[in-house]
Amino acid sequence: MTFNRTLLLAALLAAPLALPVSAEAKPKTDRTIAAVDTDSDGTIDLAEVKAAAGAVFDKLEKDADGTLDTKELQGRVSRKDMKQADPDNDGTLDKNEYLALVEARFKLADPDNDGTIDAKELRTPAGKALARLLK
Ligand SMILES: [Ca+2]
Ligand SMILES: [Ca+2]
Ligand SMILES: [Ca+2]
Repeated sequence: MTFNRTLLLAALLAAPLALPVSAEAKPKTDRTIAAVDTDSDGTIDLAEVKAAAGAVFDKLEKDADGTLDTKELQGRVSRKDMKQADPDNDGTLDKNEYLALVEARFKLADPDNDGTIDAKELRTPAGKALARLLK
């Protein structure tokens, strides 16, 4: 599933490059920013990211037990990342653990450390890993 998702992402990201430049063609990352960028300054900051991630957590948390298991996470967090993201080691992420993971990925996706993630930063592997937690 992760593999297919990666292929799909790669195809979606590569597609606009093959097309003539058009003001209408918005890369996927720009749409992610538009969805998360509540103050419309063109970049996403940690508060915006956490608000979006909190909404995603609530949406994914279908059995209302307050945690997300790997099934509910639907490939957003790999087994390896799960170990780091789950310090109490109960095999699920509660909202605090999910938001802590989001914050960790945000920092990795912001190499210039200006506290915001722009479209270019969101297109990096670290940016894409963050974006996976926001939708
Ligand atoms: Ca913003
Ligand atoms: Ca946990
Ligand atoms: Ca930045």
